[in-house]
Amino acid sequence: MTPDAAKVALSRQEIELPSWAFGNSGTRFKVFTQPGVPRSPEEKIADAAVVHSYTGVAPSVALHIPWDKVEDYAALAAYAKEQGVRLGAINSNVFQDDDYKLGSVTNPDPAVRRKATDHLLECVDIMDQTGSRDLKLWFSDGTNYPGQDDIQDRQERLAEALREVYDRLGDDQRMLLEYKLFEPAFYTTDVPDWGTSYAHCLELGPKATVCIDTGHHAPGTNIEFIVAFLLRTKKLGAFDFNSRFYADDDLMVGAADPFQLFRIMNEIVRGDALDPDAGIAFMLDQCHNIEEKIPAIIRSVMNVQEATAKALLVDRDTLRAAQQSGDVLGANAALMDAYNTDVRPLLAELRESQGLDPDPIAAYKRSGYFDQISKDRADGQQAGWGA
Ligand code: LRH
Ligand code: MN
Ligand code: MN
Repeated sequence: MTPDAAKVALSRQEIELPSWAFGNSGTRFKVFTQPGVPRSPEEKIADAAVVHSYTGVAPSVALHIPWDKVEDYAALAAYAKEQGVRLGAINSNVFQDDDYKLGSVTNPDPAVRRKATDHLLECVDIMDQTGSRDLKLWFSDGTNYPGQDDIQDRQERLAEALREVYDRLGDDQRMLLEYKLFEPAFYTTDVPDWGTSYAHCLELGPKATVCIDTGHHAPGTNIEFIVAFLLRTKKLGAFDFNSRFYADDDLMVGAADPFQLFRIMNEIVRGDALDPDAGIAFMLDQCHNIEEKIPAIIRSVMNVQEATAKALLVDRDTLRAAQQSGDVLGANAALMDAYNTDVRPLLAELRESQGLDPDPIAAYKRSGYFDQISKDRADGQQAGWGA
């Protein structure tokens, strides 16, 4: 694709921000608090709108319930609109209640399963009020010891709960089923991998699709293969982008392995799935424990843009010709030429043509927003992961 055509595609790109990335978060050892952290869902949305105002490609914010619980979700959606963004996916939370010690929707106790499924249904009610399209499900369910519970029964219970929630979805609503290899369960996890998620989604129907969280795999997993497979079967619904050195590190996307991010975006471009009309949600799912949060999120958005720009610049004709003629080195070179292109000038030009500052982080730093929120939010309880 030519640089001009790439700019058109990039100008249509959308990246969704997670409300929880703006709040305090940490490892299980320590949460380091920062000045200026939001005290409410509204303040998280205001910060997300700031990221959008400097990048131009982050027009929606995902909520996590109950972390972002409010009385009036329609009013929250209206507030987001006033700020220049919209509310995106509704993330359910069935992993932080004492009742879920032995699982949520797969718990052996039917009363606990009822409570968990009711929460998922409540999330669909919220979607009706916010106008959100996507319900994102992640289950921490699993077991720690062989024999602890019946693995097959747990799959059955999972399928039953998913069916009930699926049947409650409106015509324009979807379910995104996220998987994760391990943690907090260490022996079995009830949705450990894309195959399990895919199989459940297939059984449910067209409104159920897989969410790939890039930090949720075994080391060395070829994530772009998963992308390619799910694109072919129309079962790729979303990404939770972040990067990892070890496991579910939730570091900034593109920080640990920008080449992997490029390879993922290359499959997206190859599959014509970048445009918002293709229906894939590109979301961040990150925590910023030691770095300043808003610039870290701006950096993450820029990292996704850079990987996307490189993927768009792949000379598809040259690549295909090399592939077809069995030119292994030529095909690899066609891909690497694009990866090794410095796309920062192209993105700076794009931003300027959109009336944005070519350097979003510098512009944010100059804006004085951080000093302002540090003063304005000096009192009150700061929102955090789980707060
Ligand atoms: C689980 C997960 C899931 C949660 C989020 C906070 O590890 O990736 O997406 O909703 O973290
Ligand atoms: Mn996730
Ligand atoms: Mn995770």
